[in-house]
Order: sequence, then structure tokens, then C-alpha cells
Amino acid sequence: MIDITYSAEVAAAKSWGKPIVALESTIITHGMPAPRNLEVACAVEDIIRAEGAVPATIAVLDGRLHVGLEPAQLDTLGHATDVAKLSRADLAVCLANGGTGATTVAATMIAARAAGIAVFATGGIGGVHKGAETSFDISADLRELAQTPVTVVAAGAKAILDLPKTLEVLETYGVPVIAYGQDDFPAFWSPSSGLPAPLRMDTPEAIARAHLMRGALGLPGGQLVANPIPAADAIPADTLAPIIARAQAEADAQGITAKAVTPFLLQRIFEATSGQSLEANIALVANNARLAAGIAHAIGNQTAK
Ligand code: PSU
Ligand code: MN
Repeated sequence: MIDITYSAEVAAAKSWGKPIVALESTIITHGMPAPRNLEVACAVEDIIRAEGAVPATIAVLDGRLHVGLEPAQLDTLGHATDVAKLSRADLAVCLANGGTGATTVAATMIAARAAGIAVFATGGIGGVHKGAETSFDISADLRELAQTPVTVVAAGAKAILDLPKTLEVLETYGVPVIAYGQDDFPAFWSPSSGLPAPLRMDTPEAIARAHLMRGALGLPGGQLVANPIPAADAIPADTLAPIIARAQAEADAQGITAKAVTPFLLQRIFEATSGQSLEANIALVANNARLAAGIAHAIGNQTAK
């Protein structure tokens, strides 16, 4: 088994059987601009603590897999500029080379499973990109959800992606896509994408039961819980559509491909919106962290002897 370095807080939580919520680090290094990225990372960790659970931010530092970062480590990552973006394909190579990298949804799921953590909170997942019929750009996050048994709480997916195709691929892979408390699949900055979600659940307890039921059935793979952004923090899709279209056109014109696509689009959108998109992003990650902590509590209660 992989040798994991736990933060003091996560190590204590593991020995006491306290609920733990995994957090990714690519959102910090490639998903939000400094210095707010670090403020958000710390605020999200504090929300999980306030809910009586323990946050485990995951990253590779100097060739070691860290599950839970000490404050100084989180600070270093938040200020670093040349950190690798690690997905399923890159994680082992980075560890073998003694490198440093931030984990995407896919790599965070792999690490969470290795650490025995069932629940993971983030903002948005990767998915099927617009134009995938020619580019073949489909995030490794989707296949990870099909094979690694972690419940991922996200606010749906950004409109930089082709949402109908993303839902089709998730269905093909047998991934439960569960809208929380509503019928529609949420679209990150908006509570609704206008597309119905395949499944709906209304309580953390029900989501926890379904997570445990998949394990009991011997099914590989996790669940995607799509938690709508609170209405007060939402941004109308009409406001963002032209900005996203322009970012996509720039990416195409500049020949951006592979793992550079998502960070490029996110960066352009942040530049083109005056802070509002970032505030909404922060609000929805906080909202997801709260729900993930509730699910982690419920899984703990339902498995307690
Ligand atoms: N979508 C967002 N914010 C993000 C990401 C996606 O709204 O920060 C990050 C996540 O780490 C996700 C990764 O796992 O991008 C997906 O990258 P790719 O499309 O290259 O698989
Ligand atoms: Mn991609």
C-alpha cells in the first residue's frame, strides 16, 4: 500500500473514527486566482470543522502523498506557481519522481479511497468539453466516478462543458447522478441547467444509505451528488454565456489542448467577470462542504456498531 502522510488532525480523526471530508487541491492551484484561493481553501476547511467533521485537503508534496495539509503546507501550495495538475494518469509518476502536484477530482478520489475516506467536496467536476466530438476531450473525472467508491459533492458542472453529453457519459458509466433537494441538474453558477437530473435525494442520510448500498452490492465506483448553488449567490446563465463562448474561442484559436484546457477556461472566465463569479464559486464550495460533512456523519452513524 502507498505510504500516506496524514495531517495531525486527520490522523487523530482516523483513530477516533470521526467523519472526514476529502478536499482537492487543483481548485486551489489551477481553479482560483491568488490570494483568494488560499482564503477559500482555509474557509472551506473551517466550515467542515464547524460541522463537526475533519477536512483532508489532498496533494503531493516532494514525492509524498499528503492527506490533510498542515497550515504551512496549505500556504505553500496556495502561493506556488509551477505546481503540476495531477489526474489518474500523472499521480504515480509524480510520486515516483519526488515531484509536487495538486490533485484533480480523479486523483483526489484515488487518494481518498487509499486513505479510507468516503466523501469528498469540491466545486465543479470535469466533464465532456464542448466540441468533444472532434477533440475527444472528456475528463478522466468521469471514469474515476465509475470505478472509485467515493461520494463526490459538487455544484454540477460549469457551462464550459457540454452538460447533456456529460450526463450521457455518466449514465453510460453507471454513475449515479443525484440532484440534492430538487429535480434539475444544477449548473454550477445557476441552480438549474434546465436538464432533469437522473436521480434525486433530499437528505444526507439517504445519500449515505445509497453510498453504503453500492458497496453492499459490490459495485465499483462512486456517486456524484449535484448540490445547487444557493439562490442568493447564483449568476444568471445569460450573463456568463458570452464570456464562456469568448473563452472557448480563445482556447481554440490558441490551440490549447489536454489538461491545459480547463485551467485556461477558468482563468479567462475569472478575468472577464468582475469578482462576482469568484464570490459565487466560494459560496457554492462552502455549501458543498456543509452537505459533504452531513453525508460523512450519516455514513459514520449508519456503519457504527
Ligand atoms: N471545474 C471547475 N473548477 C475546477 C476544476 C474543474 O469548475 O477547479 C478542476 C478540478 O480539479 C477537476 C479538473 O477535477 O479541473 C478537471 O480537469 P480536466 O478537465 O483536465 O480533467
Ligand atoms: Mn480534458
